[in-house]
Amino acid sequence: MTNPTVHHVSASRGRVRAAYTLMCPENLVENALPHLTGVNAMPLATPRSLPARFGEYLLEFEPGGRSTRPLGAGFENFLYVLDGEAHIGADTHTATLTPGGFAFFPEGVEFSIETPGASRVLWVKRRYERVAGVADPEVVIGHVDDVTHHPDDTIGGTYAPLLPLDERYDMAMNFMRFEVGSRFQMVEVHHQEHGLYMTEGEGVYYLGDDHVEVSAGDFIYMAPYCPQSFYATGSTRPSYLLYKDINRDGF
Ligand code: UGY
Ligand code: MN
Repeated sequence: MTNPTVHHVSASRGRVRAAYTLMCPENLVENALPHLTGVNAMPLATPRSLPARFGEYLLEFEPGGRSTRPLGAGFENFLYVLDGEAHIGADTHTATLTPGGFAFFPEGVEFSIETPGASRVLWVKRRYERVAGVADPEVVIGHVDDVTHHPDDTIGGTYAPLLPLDERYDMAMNFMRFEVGSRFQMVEVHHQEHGLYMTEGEGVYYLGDDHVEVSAGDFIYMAPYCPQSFYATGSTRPSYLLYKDINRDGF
């Protein structure tokens, strides 16, 4: 006698804990946002994933998907193209971003986006924390292959800040790449929070009291003070794009 094929639906790598959330591609649910047409806009982190103070979305564009009016009012906004091609415009800036291309728009600079073909884009937004005596940040447009990748022994790989790290900026977007078989040399515990999107490869993430297997397409929200370290597994170099709040103390 043969068993019929059964698809169990109560087991998943996705999980929600006090100090972190793991969302895997199979966990994501279609979602719409205003002024985006032909776009599946899936939240990965929002202030609903307490205590997150930023939003991160995976935007899946159909061919011709686009914004129908300028987006991002009241926030600073960061876009990173995972695949396909995206035309963006803001103020006097226009650019066509290919995979690895990114754009940052400070608060007050709204943006439009359109993709000729199917495309996937990460969108990070947060309220800017202005500080008296500190100038506002500026628009940044670039590509991950054109920025400096700094060796970092404490993580066993390289980190590449996509945005300037000076005090005008209250958010960092760092591209981190790891050697095969490497691991962090410490367990980090810090007051900043993270939004981590795995772009390539696989590994084991230590988060609080848990070890979780992660791979390309996974997203981890890490709350402030979440203990964290990473072991690279698999036969290719893993990498991830990491949001981190910087240069402010969170009061
Ligand atoms: O910069 C960082 O906090 C980074 N090393 N953390 C991480 O990758 N989990
Ligand atoms: Mn960290």
